[in-house]
Amino acid sequence: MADYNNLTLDVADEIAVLTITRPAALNALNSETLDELDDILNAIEKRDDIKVVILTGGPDKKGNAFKSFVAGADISEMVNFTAPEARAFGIRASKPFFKLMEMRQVTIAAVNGFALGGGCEIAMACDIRIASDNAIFGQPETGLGIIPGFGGTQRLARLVGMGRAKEMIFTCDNIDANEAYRIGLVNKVVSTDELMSTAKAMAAKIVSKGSYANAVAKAAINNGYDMDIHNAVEMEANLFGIVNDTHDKKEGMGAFLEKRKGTLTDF
Ligand code: CO8
Repeated sequence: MADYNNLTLDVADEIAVLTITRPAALNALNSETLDELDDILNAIEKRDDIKVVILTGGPDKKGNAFKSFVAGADISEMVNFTAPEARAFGIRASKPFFKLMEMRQVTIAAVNGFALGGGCEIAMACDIRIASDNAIFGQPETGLGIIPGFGGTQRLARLVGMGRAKEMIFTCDNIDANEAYRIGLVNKVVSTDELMSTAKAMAAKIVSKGSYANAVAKAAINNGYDMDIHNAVEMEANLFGIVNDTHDKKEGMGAFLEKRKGTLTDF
C-alpha cells in the first residue's frame, strides 16, 4: 500500500482502523488528504481481508487523542478559491465520501472530538457513527459565508430530518455528543476510554455475520432510500434472490437447522 502523508491504516482481525493524521490542523481535510482518502478506500475495497473500516482522527499536535476527529475542510486552502476551484473541491471530496457510503465494507466513524463542517459531513458519509462523550458536532459554514459542501445539506437532513438540519445549518450552533445521539445523528455515545473498544466490538460483531450479505444489505438500504416503496421492495426481492445462492446462506441456515454454530466466510 502506498505511503500517505495524512493517513495511517492498521488492519487486524478483518477490521481496518483508518486514521486521519494532520495534527497541525486538527485533521482538517485539504486536497491532499481527500485524494489520499480516495486512494486508500479504493485499495481497501479490493481487499477481502477487510470487512469493516473504522474511520477516526489522530491526536492534535500536543498529543491529545480526543481533541479532534476532523475540524472541517481546510480553511487556509479554501480562502482563495475561485468559484470553479470551490466546485472542484466539492467534487473531489464527493469521491471518497461516496466510497465510504457505498463500498462493500461496513464503515464506522469513531468520532473522537471536534466533528465540524467537513468533519461532521465525513462522519455522516459513514454507515454508523459512535461518538466519545466529549465530541462536538456542527455545521459552521454559513458563519464563514459558505454552505456545507461535502454533502452536509443533503445527508444531515436525511439523518436528522429537515427541521433540525436547517436549524443546525442556519444557526451554526454546535451540539454535544448527547444531543447528537438524541436527534439520531450518532448511534452511540461512550466515554473517551471506551471509544475504540466499542467501535471494534461492534466491528467484530459485524465481521462475524455474512459479509457478502451485509454488503448486499448495505446496497439495498442505500439504493432503496430515495425510491418509491413499491420499486424499493422489488429491488430488495431481486437482491434477496442473489444472496440465496451463496455458501453463507447454505451454511447459516444449515447450521441453524443442525443446531450448531455456523461459520460464515463469503465476502
Ligand atoms: N482548517 C484549517 N486549519 C484549521 C481548521 C480548519 N478547518 N481547524 C483548525 N485548524 C488549525 C488552526 O488554524 C490552528 O492552527 P495554528 O496552530 O497554526 O494556529 C490549529 O488547527 C489548532 O486550532 P485552534 O488553535 O483553533 O484550536 P482551538 O482548540 O482553539 O479551537 C476549534 C478548536 C474550535 C475546532 C477551532 O480550531 C475552529 O473553530 N476550527 C474551524 C472549525 C470550522 O469552522 N470548520 C468548518 C470549516 S468549513 C468546512 O468544513 C466546509 C466543508 C465543505 C466545503 C465544501 C467546498 C466545496
